[in-house]
Amino acid sequence: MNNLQKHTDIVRALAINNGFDHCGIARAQVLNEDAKRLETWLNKGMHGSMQYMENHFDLRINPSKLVPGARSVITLLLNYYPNQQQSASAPKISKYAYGNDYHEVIRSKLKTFLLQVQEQVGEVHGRGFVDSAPVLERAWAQKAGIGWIGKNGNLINKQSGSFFFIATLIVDLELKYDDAFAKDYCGTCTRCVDECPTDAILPDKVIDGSKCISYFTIELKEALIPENMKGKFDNWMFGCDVCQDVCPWNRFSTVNHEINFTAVPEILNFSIKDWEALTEESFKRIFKNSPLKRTKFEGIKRNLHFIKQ
Ligand code: B12
Ligand code: SF4
Ligand code: SF4
Repeated sequence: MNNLQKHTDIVRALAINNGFDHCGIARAQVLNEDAKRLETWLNKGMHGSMQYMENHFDLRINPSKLVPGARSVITLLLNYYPNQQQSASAPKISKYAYGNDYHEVIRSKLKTFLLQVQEQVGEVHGRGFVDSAPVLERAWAQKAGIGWIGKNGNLINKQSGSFFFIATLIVDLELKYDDAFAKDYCGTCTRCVDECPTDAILPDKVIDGSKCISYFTIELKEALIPENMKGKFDNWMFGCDVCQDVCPWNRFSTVNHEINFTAVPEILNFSIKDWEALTEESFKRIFKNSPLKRTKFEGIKRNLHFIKQ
């Protein structure tokens, strides 16, 4: 067996050993087509107040600027579909936020993964990324053959749907590359477009981030949610899953195997009254490891007040 095949087999085996559900590999290259889409999106102000999306444009479209001599972009998916549901009276929280913060869970997996690649292959330079870095993660996942970008903007895997986090490992190691995912299985379906509560899903797989409930409830900092959104949130207090819940491909979702994603009981059971009675001290204690920390206590209270009106 030649080294290329051997190294690729090692990478794929280690991805599974570290608990990732899917692994795809793409050649590291400049993302010219995606750069155009990103530029248009930014020029139209679809990032709202997420100023970090304006930063590091050149890094975001070129993996060699993140890892000198980059040869391969390894995309890894981690399932977060939960085995429990929120009670009907609970203010809605996106499924990705039921358990511990995925950034920390995945960062630690990526670190181990890279160390093991180095142990088994030899000198390899690389960096692992999840969410917060200037990496177009969905675009890389599609290029690595893992799935297609749905009309709802999400990366959808034909076998298991879209309730997955995406992580990326950029390395200066040559590997065997997967073919990009060429098909699009949305067909004539328009469920996500029809059901999005704030009409944030535009034609051609473009999502107006500045109109998405996830943006208002998580990313919008120290500001009030605009009046024209009143009555549209359908009880979503943190994030929104509507465009994924209605997607027929998510009927194939299976329950995640990550112990760290076990749901915080309060997320499942707290009623509006319980949330209202919650003190900052208890918030910090209960949600110490949770993605809910991102909005801070004040953000949760703002969102709660907004959905109650
Ligand atoms: C900013 C951001 C947001 C913003 C803006 C959303 C958006 N659509 O851009 C807000 C806060 C609204 C948001 C919401 C959500 N997000 Co978000 N978000 C991001 C972040 C940090 C950057 C995304 C970005 O670059 N946007 C700019 C636009 C232009 O890029 P894009 O949407 O990725 O689209 C690219 C490709 O899809 C491609 N593309 C688009 N059309 C086409 C067409 C063809 C033919 C092809 C080939 C490619 C293609 O081109 C674009 C440019 O490369 C990524 C993490 C990351 N670093 O990538 C997570 C990320 C995209 N988010 C994620 C998640 C889970 C969500 C939510 C589901 C959370 C929730 N439940 O509330 C929602 C879903 C909303 C939606 N329908 O998109 C996951 C997506 C997982 C998946 N299976 O796709 C990511 C990857 C985080 C992660 N590491 O897991 N998010
Ligand atoms: S997450 Fe909710 S608000 Fe955002 S695009 Fe999807 S359905 Fe619309
Ligand atoms: S709901 Fe339908 S149109 Fe939307 S992403 Fe899923 S399959 Fe595609």
